[in-house]
Amino acid sequence: MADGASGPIVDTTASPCARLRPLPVAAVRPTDEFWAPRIARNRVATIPSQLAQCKATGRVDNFRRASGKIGGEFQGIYFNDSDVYKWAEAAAWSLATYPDPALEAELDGVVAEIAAAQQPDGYLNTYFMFERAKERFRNLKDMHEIYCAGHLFQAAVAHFRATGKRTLLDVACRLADHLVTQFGPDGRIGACGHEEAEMGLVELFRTTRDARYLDLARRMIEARGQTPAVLGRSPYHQDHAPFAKQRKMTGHAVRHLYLCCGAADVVAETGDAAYLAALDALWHNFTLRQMYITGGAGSRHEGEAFGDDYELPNERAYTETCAAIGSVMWNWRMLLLTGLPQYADVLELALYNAVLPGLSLDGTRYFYENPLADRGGHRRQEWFGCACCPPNVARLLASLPGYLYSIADEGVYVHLYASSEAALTLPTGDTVRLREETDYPWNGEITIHIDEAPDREITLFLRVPFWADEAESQLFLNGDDATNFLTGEPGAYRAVRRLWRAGDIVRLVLPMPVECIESHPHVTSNRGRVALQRGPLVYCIEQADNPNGDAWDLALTDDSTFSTERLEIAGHSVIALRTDGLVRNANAWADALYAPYAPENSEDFSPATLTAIPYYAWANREAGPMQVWIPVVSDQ
Ligand code: FUB
Ligand code: ZN
Repeated sequence: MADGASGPIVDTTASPCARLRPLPVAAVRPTDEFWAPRIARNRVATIPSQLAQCKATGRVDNFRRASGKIGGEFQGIYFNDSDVYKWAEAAAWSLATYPDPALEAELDGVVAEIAAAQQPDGYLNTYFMFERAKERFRNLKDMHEIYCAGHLFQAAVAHFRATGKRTLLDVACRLADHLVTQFGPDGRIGACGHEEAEMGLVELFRTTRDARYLDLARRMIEARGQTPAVLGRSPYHQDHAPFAKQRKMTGHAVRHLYLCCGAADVVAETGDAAYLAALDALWHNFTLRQMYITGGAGSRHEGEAFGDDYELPNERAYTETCAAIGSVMWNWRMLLLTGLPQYADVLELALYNAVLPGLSLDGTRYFYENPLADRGGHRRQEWFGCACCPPNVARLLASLPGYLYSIADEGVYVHLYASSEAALTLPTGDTVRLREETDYPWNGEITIHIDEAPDREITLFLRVPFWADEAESQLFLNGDDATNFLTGEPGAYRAVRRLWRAGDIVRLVLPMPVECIESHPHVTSNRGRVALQRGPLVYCIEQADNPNGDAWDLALTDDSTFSTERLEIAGHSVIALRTDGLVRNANAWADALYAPYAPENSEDFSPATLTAIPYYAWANREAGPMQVWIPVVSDQ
């Protein structure tokens, strides 16, 4: 196991207003059958294939062109630099947990190309070179220059925290210094049409303690919604109102979610109450009006945007993989800020059900959009011209160990359950070592072995997720019932405070019945339908498991009961749900599109077994219809 010398993703260790401190990514080693193989596949399949794509598509050569090593034209989309930076961040986090000399050498090579492309004044963007140099910072709204810089900042911080090397960090600081001259107190008011740099700058501040970077992040957030308008007053760019006055998730989804990440980072450093109030209102608007049951965000194809409240179509769901990652990042920051479990709940929901579907089970193909119903035409691709999603997934998976636990003065928080080993140093300097064993997300039994604990009382904070039935959940300490700790508000962290001894064993039992979930009646596409959820996983029915008829003709009855069984999907074991359901009689509608209304009932259907699989696993076999929201037919 790595010695925990690396840094964390999002370092609130010294943030005066954050409740929790994250752990170094290397301090936690997943040993489970769910995440550990995915993280390993990320290292051996996803990250190498993405570098090959970045090389084959000219993304790396753009840096070589900028440094004068090769000639030719800039290749691809003007923000292609960001894909190389995201790849570098993924590679860096992967090195934090798995030393890999070959990957480290590849990363060093890419870092050298990036460094060589930097201009003497610190400027770095390979699109705005040579004949385009005169266009630098002329079109902040559209051209993603500062967005690319933000991804460089995040990559550089990850590289430094994971390897201790300053090579990329020095490049990032020179570029950040250049941005300070342009947009700092002695420059002009400006911000990028695509947020990202705000959170990168705060992390750069946390790494260097250079307060100009934090100030610049705040200035860029403040630039929105000002008069005269910096970004055309457009809601698409979140320029319709000052951030502190924003109350509704609006416009391009990834942008708004990244803006919230940056604002949460600023709150952690400054305690800004107006930003916090905006974040709270935006989070409630998102989770109560605009979030898919999967945790997915951004329902509109047009503008890759949030829609109106309750506008959550299924076949036309956009739910970009990057937006789900933005939600994970935002909720992680809110969790660190507050220690409140609702943020871990949404993070977990999005992680399993909105980020994971973005990646094929073999780790080599990607979804950009994630519809919740499909006729079989939507398939994952090896890469995209606009390839924002693939390296975003890679960097998240590479850093995933860092999301499992946090620490606070009182003790240890357990956020995401997974078999793992963790070596923690509390803010007091005390060491805690623990081992977790669980078959989560398939089973809600979690055993935590305390292998080392300080000689004073500390608290173990356990998350009882929102889906867990409070009355049925149980806690055991060294075999004795300690369920009285599980009282209080549903979905809260349960605090177990005591003088722990090496050898102590905590067992948390979270029953995982299948839940049929309905949605608010204003979500018109889900009327008369339910979605199936078991534990943190949302399910779907896919044609490959349902030979009884078109998967869109399958229905549940209102007294459906479910059994579970293991199923192999493309070599991956999942728990599937089975139930006696119905299939619409083939001749029920013939060729008609419309017909006089007659209440639908079970006579229009025949009995059929339904099999549902975790939504993240769909589209890994032969193509066919799929749906998450399943009609319910009354037996009356
Ligand atoms: O514009 C950069 C990225 O590409 C966005 O975040 C995605 O939505 C895609 O448009
Ligand atoms: Zn994307």
